[in-house]
Amino acid sequence: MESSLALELVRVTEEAALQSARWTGRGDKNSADEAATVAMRKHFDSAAMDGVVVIGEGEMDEAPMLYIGERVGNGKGPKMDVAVDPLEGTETVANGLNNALSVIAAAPQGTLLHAPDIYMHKLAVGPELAGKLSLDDPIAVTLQKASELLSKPLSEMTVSILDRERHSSMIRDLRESGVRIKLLSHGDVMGAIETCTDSEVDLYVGSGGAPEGVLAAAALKCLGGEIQGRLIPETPEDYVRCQAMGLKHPEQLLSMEDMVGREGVLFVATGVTAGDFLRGVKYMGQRAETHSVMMYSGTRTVRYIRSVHHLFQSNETLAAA
Ligand code: VTB
Ligand code: MG
Ligand code: MG
Repeated sequence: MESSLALELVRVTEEAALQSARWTGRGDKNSADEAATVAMRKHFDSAAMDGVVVIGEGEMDEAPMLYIGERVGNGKGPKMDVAVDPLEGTETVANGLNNALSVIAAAPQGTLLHAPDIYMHKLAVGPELAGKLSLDDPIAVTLQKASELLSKPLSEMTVSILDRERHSSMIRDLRESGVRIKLLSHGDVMGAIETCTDSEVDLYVGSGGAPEGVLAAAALKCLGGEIQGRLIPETPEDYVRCQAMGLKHPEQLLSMEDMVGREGVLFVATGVTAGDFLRGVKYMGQRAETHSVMMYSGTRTVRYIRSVHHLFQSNETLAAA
């Protein structure tokens, strides 16, 4: 059941990627995002589930589709919480840079954290460090512990972090420690995932979007890694939003279980622009190729799917054929 639903969800991220990749490098992030969102929404209803969006494009009054609370799926399958980012890396696509993705995570209803669209401190690690570090520790302590656990000197470690002004003191601390740093222009879902791939990245640190934190938690649960988070409410309204979403203590340390629950979670993503983990959309005349990943935490199976799509017929025509 999980793999057939995951495959149906891959269809959805593939369509979002196929539409948004047309905007690569055109300097228009809103059109890229809209193309992804419209395509994702259009194809969701073929998925056999009774889903409700818990992380989406915004509140009902601010987003026309894939808003929080919107029902998705054909209503005929399991009741699921659904987290989406039709285009993770709008700016990335607009500027023709690497690592933009279309992403969906799904888990039994009531299990995904309804993270508001604010920042979250994050610490993500791969399987070797999972369960062994704490976001509560100062970064120097975390690095020292990681170095011992991985049995390699700090100078052989790589830490990734979003390249932002707000991280200047943390980046200084990282540089002083002697680790190598991978500065990300965007895309911290991929940044967190990279701690679990054969990339050189050992840790992902710093703050990024809270919704992206939950999406990353879904992926890392499937990959055997770990992410911890702490929301950063900045205004009184942020506190109210956190509480309205069920978080009594908005600044509590959030474990992976707090973010994605204890049950099986599905994560699917399709590459929009080229990346180290997933290739981007490649248009070839009447055809286009996409690269996706589908994972299920219950079995920890990770499947890579290379699809060739025919662009000359609509799906309706194909279904009738
Ligand atoms: C991250 C990253 C996103 O936003 O969450 C980041 O995953 C955080 O926001 O790709 P700032 O850009 O304000 O730092 C993105 O870069 C864009 O959604
Ligand atoms: Mg988005
Ligand atoms: Mg995003």
